[in-house]
Amino acid sequence: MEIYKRISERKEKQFAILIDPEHCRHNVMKKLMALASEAAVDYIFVGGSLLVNDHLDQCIKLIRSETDLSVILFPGSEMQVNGNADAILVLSLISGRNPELLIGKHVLAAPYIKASGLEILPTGYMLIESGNSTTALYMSNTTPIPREKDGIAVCTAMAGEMLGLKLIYMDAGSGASHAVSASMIRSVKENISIPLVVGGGIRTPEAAFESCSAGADLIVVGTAIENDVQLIKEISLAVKSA
Ligand code: 1GP
Repeated sequence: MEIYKRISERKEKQFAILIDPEHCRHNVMKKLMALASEAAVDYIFVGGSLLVNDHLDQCIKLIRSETDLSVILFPGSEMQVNGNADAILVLSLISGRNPELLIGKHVLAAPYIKASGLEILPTGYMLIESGNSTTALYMSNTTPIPREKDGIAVCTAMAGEMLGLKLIYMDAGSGASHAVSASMIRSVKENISIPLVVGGGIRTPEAAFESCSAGADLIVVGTAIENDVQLIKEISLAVKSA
C-alpha cells in the first residue's frame, strides 16, 4: 500500500524511529532493526540536519538488509535524496521565514526527487521552541514557534493544509529538552484534517502515549532509542495502546 494511504487511513496511532546516518553502525543497526520489526514499528525515518560523512546510501542499504519495514527519507538538506528508500518527506519549513527552506532548496532538488521514483510526502514542517538550541533550529536559521503559543501553531498548520500540504510535522528538534506540549498537539489536531506527525524530545513510553492521546497520528523517536534500544518495544506498546 502507498505510504501516504497507510499514514492517513490507519485508525491506530503509528510509530516511526529516526535513524541518523551518522550513527549507522552495522552491529547496532542489526539489533535495532530486529527489535523494530519485532515491535511492529511502522516506519524507519532516515536523515539528519547535518551529515558530516557520506553515509546515507550505506545506511539505507544496511537497514534494507536487516528489515522489510518501510524507509522514509527525512532530509536535512537537498543532498539527502536516495532512490533506495520508499518515500521522502518533502519538507517546507512553514514555521520559519527562510525562503530557501520554504521553496528554494526544493527547486534544486525537484528533478532529483522526480528521477528517484520515491513516493512524495508533501509536508508542512514546523519547528517548535524546545528549551534548548537544537541542530535543526541552528541549521534552519529560523525562529521556532514559541512553545506556549498554540494559536500560532494552529494558524500555521491550517495555512499549510490550505496550501495543499499533505502532512503536518511538528518537531521540537532532535534531543529537545521539552517535547511539543499536549495542549499544542490537541489544538492543532482539532483544526486540521490531514495527518499530524510529532517528534523531538519524546523519551519515554509515557511521553509517547501523551502525544498520541493528545492527537498525534504518528510519533517520531530518535535520540531516546539511540541511547536505549530496548525502549523501542515499550514505546511501540504505548503508541498502540493510545
Ligand atoms: C527530530 O523528531 C525527531 O527531528 C526526533 O527527535 O531525536 O529527540 O527523538 P529525538
